[in-house]
Amino acid sequence: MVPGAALVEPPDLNEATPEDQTVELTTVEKEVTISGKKVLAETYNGSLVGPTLHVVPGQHVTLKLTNKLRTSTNLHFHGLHLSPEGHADNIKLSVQPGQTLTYDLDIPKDQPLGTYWYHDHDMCAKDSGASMPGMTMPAAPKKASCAGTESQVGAGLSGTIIVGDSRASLPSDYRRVTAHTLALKDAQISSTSSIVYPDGVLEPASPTTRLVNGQYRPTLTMKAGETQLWRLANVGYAIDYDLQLDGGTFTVVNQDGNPSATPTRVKHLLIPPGGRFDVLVTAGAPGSTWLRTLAYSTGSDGDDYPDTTLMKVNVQQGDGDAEPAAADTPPGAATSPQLTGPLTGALPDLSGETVAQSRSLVLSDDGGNNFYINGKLYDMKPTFDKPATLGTVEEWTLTNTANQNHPFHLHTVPFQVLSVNGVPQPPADYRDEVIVPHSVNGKPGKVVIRMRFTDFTGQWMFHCHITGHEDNGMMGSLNVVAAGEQG
Ligand SMILES: [Cu+2]
Repeated sequence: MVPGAALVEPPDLNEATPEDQTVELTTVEKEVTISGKKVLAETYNGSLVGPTLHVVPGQHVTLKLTNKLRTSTNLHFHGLHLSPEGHADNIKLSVQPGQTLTYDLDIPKDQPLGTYWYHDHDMCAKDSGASMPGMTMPAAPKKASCAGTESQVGAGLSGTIIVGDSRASLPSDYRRVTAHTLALKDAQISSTSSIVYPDGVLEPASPTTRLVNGQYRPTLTMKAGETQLWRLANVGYAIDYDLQLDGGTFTVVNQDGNPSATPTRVKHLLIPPGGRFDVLVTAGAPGSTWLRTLAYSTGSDGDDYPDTTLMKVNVQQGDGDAEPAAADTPPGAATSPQLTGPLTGALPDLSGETVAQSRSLVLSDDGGNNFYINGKLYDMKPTFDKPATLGTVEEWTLTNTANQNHPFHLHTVPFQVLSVNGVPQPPADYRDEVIVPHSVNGKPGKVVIRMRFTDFTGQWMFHCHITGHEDNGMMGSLNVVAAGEQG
C-alpha cells in the first residue's frame, strides 16, 4: 500500500446474519506490504488487520482457531459479555502450534450494538490447556515457546468485531449513513524486515509506522455535506491515539461498544490501546483535510508520541442537497451533528445504586519492567480473597502511583466511570477501558468506576492494556460467585 491509495475496509470474516454460524481464523506468518515495504507479520487469515467478525445478539458462533505459528496463541473477545470459563472468553486456554481449538460463543441477546475487537491473550501459563475438550492436535504436539501478548498483538494478531449495527441506536436521520471501520495499529519494522519490539517493550525513540486498516496514509472520500459513521478501533498493542480531524469535530455516539447516554461533540479523541469510538462526521465544503494523531505524552516514565497524519479526507462536490459549509470552516473540514441522548440501548446510570462492596486497586511499577496491582505481580491467583456476587453492584477505586498512564481494562462487563482525578464524568459513561492518569508531584492518579455483576461465575480478568505491562505483571482476577456461595 502506498500513501494516498483509497481507503480499503479490513476484509470481512463473515456476513452479519441472525442465524448461528461457523467461522474460521488461522494464525499464520505472512509477508505483508507496509508502505511499499515487504515485512513479515503474524496474521489472522493472512491479513495484517484481522478480518472483521460480524455477530448479532442472541446468535451462537462456532469459531475454529487454527494455530500455524511457531508459538502458542489464543483469543480474547474484548468487550463481549461472554463466560470467562469453558470454550468462551477463557484466556487460560492456549492453542499450541498445529492445534485447532473450537470456541463456542453465545452472543447475549442484550449485547450492546457497537465495535469490539479480538486479539491474542495467551498468558504463557504452565498448563497449556492441551487436554481441554474440543482441542484437536497432531499425534505428538510440539512443545512450543510462548511469545506473550505484546509481541503477538504487536506483530499483527488483532482484528475488529462488529456487533449488529450501531447505526440502529441513532436518530432515524442517521440510520442509513455510510459506515467505515477504521482499525488503528502501528508497526515497528526491523532491519530484517520483521515487525519487532526492541527489548520486548515499546521504545519511544524507535520509529513506528501508524496505519489505518493496515494502510499508510490512505485517502477516504466523502461528498460535501455527507455524514458518515466511523468505527474507530485502536487495535494496537501499546500506543495511544489522540485523534483530530483538522478543522473539524467528531460526535461520539458509542464508546467501547456502548451507545452513548450523552452524545458529545469533541475536537479530539484520546483512544487508549484497546479503546473504540463510533463517531459521526459531516464533510464540509469540497477540499481536503487530515485525520491525525496529536503529539501525546503518557508521563515522564512513559512514552512521547509525535504528531502524525493518518488518513487524508477528500471532500468532493455533493449532489446539490448538502448544507453549505459555515463561513468559518476551511474547505474539506468536517463538522459533526449535535445529538441529544440517551441513544437507544444506552445502559442505565449506576451512580444511585447500592454498592455491595468497594475495592481498591493500586497500579504501580518499579520504574523498570515490573508492573504491579496491589503490590503483586500476576500469579494466576485471585487478587482479592473476597469474591464478587452476581446481582450486585461494586465500586472500585483505581489508583496509579506510577509516573506513566495505565489504561485499565476489565473483561466480561463494561463499567461506568464516575470520576477521573475527582472530576465527575457524564452520567452512564460506560467503557471497558479507562486511562488511569499518572501521578503528578507524588499525587497518584485516581479513577472511580462501578460495575454490575449480571451473570457468569468464574474468574474475571482485569489488567493494564499496554500489553507489555500486562505481560510483566499488571494483571489480576476476581472470583465471581452466585448469591449464597462463598467462592
Ligand atoms: Cu500499564
